[in-house]
Amino acid sequence: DQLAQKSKDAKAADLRFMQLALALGRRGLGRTWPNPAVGAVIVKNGVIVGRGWTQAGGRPHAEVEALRRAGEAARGATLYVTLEPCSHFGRSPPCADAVAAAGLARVVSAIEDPNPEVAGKGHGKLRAAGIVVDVGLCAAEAARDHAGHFRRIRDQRPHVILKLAVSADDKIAAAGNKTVAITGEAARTRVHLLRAQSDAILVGIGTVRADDPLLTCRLPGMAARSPVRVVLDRALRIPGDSRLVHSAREIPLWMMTSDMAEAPAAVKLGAAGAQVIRVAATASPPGLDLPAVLHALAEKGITRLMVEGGARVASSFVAAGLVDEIWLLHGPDTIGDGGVPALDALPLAAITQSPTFRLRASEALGKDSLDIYERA
Ligand code: AOF
Ligand code: ZN
Repeated sequence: DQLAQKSKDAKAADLRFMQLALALGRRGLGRTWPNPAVGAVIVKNGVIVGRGWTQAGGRPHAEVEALRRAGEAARGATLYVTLEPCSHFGRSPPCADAVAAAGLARVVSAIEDPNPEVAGKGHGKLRAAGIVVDVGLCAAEAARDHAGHFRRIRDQRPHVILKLAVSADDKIAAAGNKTVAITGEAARTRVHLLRAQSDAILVGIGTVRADDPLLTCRLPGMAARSPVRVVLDRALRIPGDSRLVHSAREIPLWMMTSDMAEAPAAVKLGAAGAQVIRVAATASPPGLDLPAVLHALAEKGITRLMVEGGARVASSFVAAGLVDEIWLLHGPDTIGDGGVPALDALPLAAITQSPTFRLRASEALGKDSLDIYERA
């Protein structure tokens, strides 16, 4: 009986420390690309002796940070980590070797790393060093946090999060594509936080011309966490005096375009600090080949992409089956006749009633509400 209670307590402690590791890992979301945002906690005799998370740019890895802080205390301790420790010589030496060298007794790992360079070899190395390895605690949460890394490794594209803000009658703008406030302050803060946790944010040229957006994270103290701004602009019609172009030296601006774009326009944008990336175009409907766009972004290291407008871009991503997660914000007001439907020709039910997506969470944000859908 006492033994059963002891094992119950041990399980509860494992869960608590893994949840802490997950929370630490999430601190890196949006800034560790091309690497996943991993969290690590080192515990000895029930006391936390080291914490770490993947640093900006993807290095140092989480385990190395936690080991550095634990120092000698790591000997005989347990490591909780949200992704299999790496086993390969990449831009840094293998974490599995560092963990073994530090003399840890046990590793609790949330999930295997699908990176073919690792893929079980990290856990194998640890076991070969005589360390007890338990894999799978909080695997679903970890898979969600590492969705960008997993998608990029498995499908050579980023994890795509579509954000839509719709009125009570499912519109995103008034007649004549006129921009109106749909959601309030709490929703805005939530969206800016999502921007900070995304590697890149994508809009169509129509949105740039209509709204002249900046697409940065404007939460207090978080300006440095702005994502790379990506514009789909097959003929390079972006205005030279747009806010995106003006800020291209401070925050990266990647212009996705095709061979249709004329060289002088590309040179001008390059001189303004933007990067011009050419991909295949499609004739009907006229646009850029979305799988090619996503592939190019993944090649450049983007793992988490937020798609933020407008109706045409949103509907083409949905129609192409390239959306992994949807953040659907509902405002309280009605826009009425002539308003722009959220998904162009598609009904919103293409998301909310589709067997492809399931509602994961709902929350109230002031007078607005947020529904988060994920791939079923
Ligand atoms: C870990 N801990 O915190 C992260 C890992 O090029 P490198 O050396 O930085 O290795 C990148 C790969 O390491 C990356 O693709 C992923 O498989 C893994 N990321 N591994 O042990 C970490 N971020
Ligand atoms: Zn590593």
